[in-house]
Amino acid sequence: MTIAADKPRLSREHMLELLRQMIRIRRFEDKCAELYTQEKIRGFLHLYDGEEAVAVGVIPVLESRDRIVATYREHGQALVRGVPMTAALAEMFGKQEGCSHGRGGSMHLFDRAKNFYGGNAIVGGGLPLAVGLALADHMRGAGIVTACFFGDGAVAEGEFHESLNLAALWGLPVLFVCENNLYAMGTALALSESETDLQRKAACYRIAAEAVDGMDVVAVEAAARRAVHQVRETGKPYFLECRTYRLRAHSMFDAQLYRDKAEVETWRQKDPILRLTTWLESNHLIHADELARIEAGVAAEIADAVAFAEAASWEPIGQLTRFTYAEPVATANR
Ligand SMILES: Cc1ncc(C[n+]2csc(CCOP(=O)(O)OP(=O)(O)O)c2C)c(N)n1
Repeated sequence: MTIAADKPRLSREHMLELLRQMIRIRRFEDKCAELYTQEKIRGFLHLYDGEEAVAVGVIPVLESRDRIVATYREHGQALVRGVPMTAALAEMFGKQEGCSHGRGGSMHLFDRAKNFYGGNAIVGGGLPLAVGLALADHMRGAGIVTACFFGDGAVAEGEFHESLNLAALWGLPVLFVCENNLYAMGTALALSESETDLQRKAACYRIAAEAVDGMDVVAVEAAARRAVHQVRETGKPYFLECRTYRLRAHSMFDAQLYRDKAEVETWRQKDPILRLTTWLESNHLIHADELARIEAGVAAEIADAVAFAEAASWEPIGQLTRFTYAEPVATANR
C-alpha cells in the first residue's frame, strides 16, 4: 500500500468540499420531504439524513469508469456521483426528463453515463447485480471497481451470502459498502442478526474487511481510499462497514415507534454535518460567510432543480408501454 492511498486529505479546500457535498444532500432531502407533503413527489420516499458522510466519503474516491450500485435510499449517492440534480428531481416527479424517464421514481435513480446502476427497491437486490457487473469487468480485464451500497437489513438476505461467496470465490473487484444504520425498517439489528459486528461476516468468505465510524466523513474517506486501492491492486473484494444512523424515519410512512426520542437525540449530536462544521470552526478553518455562501449555492441549485422538474413534461399516454419490452431493432439496421 502506498502512503498516498492511505493518507487522509486534510487540506482546507478539500474539507470545505466534503462539507458542501454533505449539505447539498441534506438540503436536497429536506426539499424532497417538503415536495412530498405537497404531493409533487408520490409513491415511496426514503431520505438519507444522517448518512451523508458515507456517500461523500466513498464515491469521490472512485474513478468515473468505476461502477456504483445503490439501494432505494440513494439520492445522496446519485448526487455525489454527478447525476444532475435536475434529472434526479424530475425523476421523483415522474416526469420524462427524469434520469429514468420518470418510470422509476425515488427508488430507481439510474444514469448509465455516470455508471450509476440504481436505485433498487428490493432489499439486497443490488448485491448480485454488482457481482455480475464485476464479473463482466473481471473477464474483460478492465481494472474497474464496482462499489455496492446496501443496508444492514440486506445482510439477512440469502443474496448477501451468495454474492459475497461468489465475489470471493471468483476474485471479483467489488467494494461492498454496508451502511449499518442499526435498523431495517422497524427491526433493530440485534433482533435479526446473531452477529451484529457485520464486518466480521466478510471473514467467513475470506474477504478483507474494516468497520469505520460512518458519522465521520474524514474517517470514511480514508477507509474508502484504502479499500478502493486494495480492490484495484488485487482485483479482490473488500467489505467496508460504515456505522451510521438515519436521523429521519425509515420512509414517509413510518411513525418510528421502535426507537425512542432520546436515542435519536443522542445520534443527532453525532450528525456528520454538525461534526465537521464544529471541527472546522474550532480550528478557524471556516468563516460564517463561507458557510452562508455554501448554503446559498446549494439553495440556488435546488431552486433550479425544482423549476426544472415543475416545467418538465408528463409522458404522452401513447408511450405507456415503452420500455416494457426491448425496442424492435430498426429496419435500417437489419
Ligand atoms: C426483498 C425485500 N424484502 C422486504 C422488503 C421491505 N423492506 C423495504 S426496506 C426494508 C428494510 C431494509 O433495511 P436496510 O437494508 O437496513 O436499509 P435502510 O432502510 O436501513 O437503509 C424492508 C424490509 C423489500 N423491499 N425487499
